[in-house]
Amino acid sequence: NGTTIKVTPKIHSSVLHLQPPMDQTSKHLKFKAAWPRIRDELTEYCTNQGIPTDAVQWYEQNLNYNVTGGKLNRGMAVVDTVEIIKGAVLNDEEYYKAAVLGWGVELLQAFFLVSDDIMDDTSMRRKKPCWYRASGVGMIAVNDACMLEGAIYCLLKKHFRHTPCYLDLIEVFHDAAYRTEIGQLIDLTTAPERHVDLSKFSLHKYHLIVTYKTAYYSFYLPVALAMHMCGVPATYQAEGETIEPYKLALSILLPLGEYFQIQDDFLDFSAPPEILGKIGTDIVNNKCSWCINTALSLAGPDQRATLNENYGRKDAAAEARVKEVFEAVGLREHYARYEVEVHERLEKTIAAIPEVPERGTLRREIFTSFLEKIYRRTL
Ligand code: DMA
Ligand code: MG
Ligand code: MG
Ligand code: MG
Repeated sequence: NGTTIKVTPKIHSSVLHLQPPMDQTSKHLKFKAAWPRIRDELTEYCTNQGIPTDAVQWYEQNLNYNVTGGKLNRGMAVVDTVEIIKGAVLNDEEYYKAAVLGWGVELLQAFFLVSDDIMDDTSMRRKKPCWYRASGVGMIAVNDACMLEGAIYCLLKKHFRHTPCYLDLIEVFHDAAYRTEIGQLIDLTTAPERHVDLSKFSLHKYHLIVTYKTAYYSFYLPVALAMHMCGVPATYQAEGETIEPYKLALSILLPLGEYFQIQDDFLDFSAPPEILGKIGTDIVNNKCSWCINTALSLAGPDQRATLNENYGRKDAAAEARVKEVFEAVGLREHYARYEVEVHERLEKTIAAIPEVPERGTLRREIFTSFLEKIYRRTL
């Protein structure tokens, strides 16, 4: 009689927590499936130039080791955003182009991480030794990092040279990369190895560091690339207002990126390395992190003295004393409150974005999907 019986399997709630919804998993798999073709395009380019086999094989190792194994949040954000702006399922050609841009962001990320781990003297990344610490690599990693960046422009030229958005795409990549490098410079010069001076730190300086070193390339870049690929114009009318969609996107994505780096800093202090896939180095490296800035704002005179004496020392006992103060001032509770508060604030900002039915314009969903993906993350 046409009645359909819905069978709802009983799944324990902890299982639901561990496994993302099906469509998220298949989206992830589809994005991952584009990688071997992109990697092969990059190595074939070298082979066609007559580069010796040993060098091409090294490059392939570099690509495999450093570009895969991450969460792929940034790369998938490009594809997701293109889909949301188009308001339709992408055909194979459109999907591959969006995936090239997404993997371009992952290549940029790989370039920064290989370099960052050398500068931060870190041992583990994505549950493996950092590339410069991998057997036989050493300082060749410096050139390898540069080649990961160069790969982006090789791919852009091949796939977008003849499209109207080519220049915009190049410009957005260059701008984001340069801002990140400026951010890394402020991060590193604020954390000199031999001179610990906590009075140089402030939440204002922190805001500047993280906006530059993380927010532009991790949050603005993927969305701006998708917008340019979809031909989103510089201005349009919505709800009686003139919208500048790139500026509007930036105004939401920079605070989102700051929230993401605050999570990164908190996890550096609090997360078990076997889950996080890396071992925290912020305390011993004298980093101007969210944790130390917040602890300083909460600490009494004795606790402040302990922080002054023990922060930024390459010594496990000193690091443990800093962590004790972090616990004593209630950093965990403070962080939990911050997460709830920032989530609420960002939700309100996103809800205020003017939307029009026309395709090729901004959608609130672009930003909510970002926010929900990172909210309360543990790795
Ligand atoms: C993150 O800084 C910024 C870049 C550009 C990699 P970080 O040193 O805190 O990153 P991680 O914790 O991943 O080493
Ligand atoms: Mg680092
Ligand atoms: Mg760093
Ligand atoms: Mg970190």
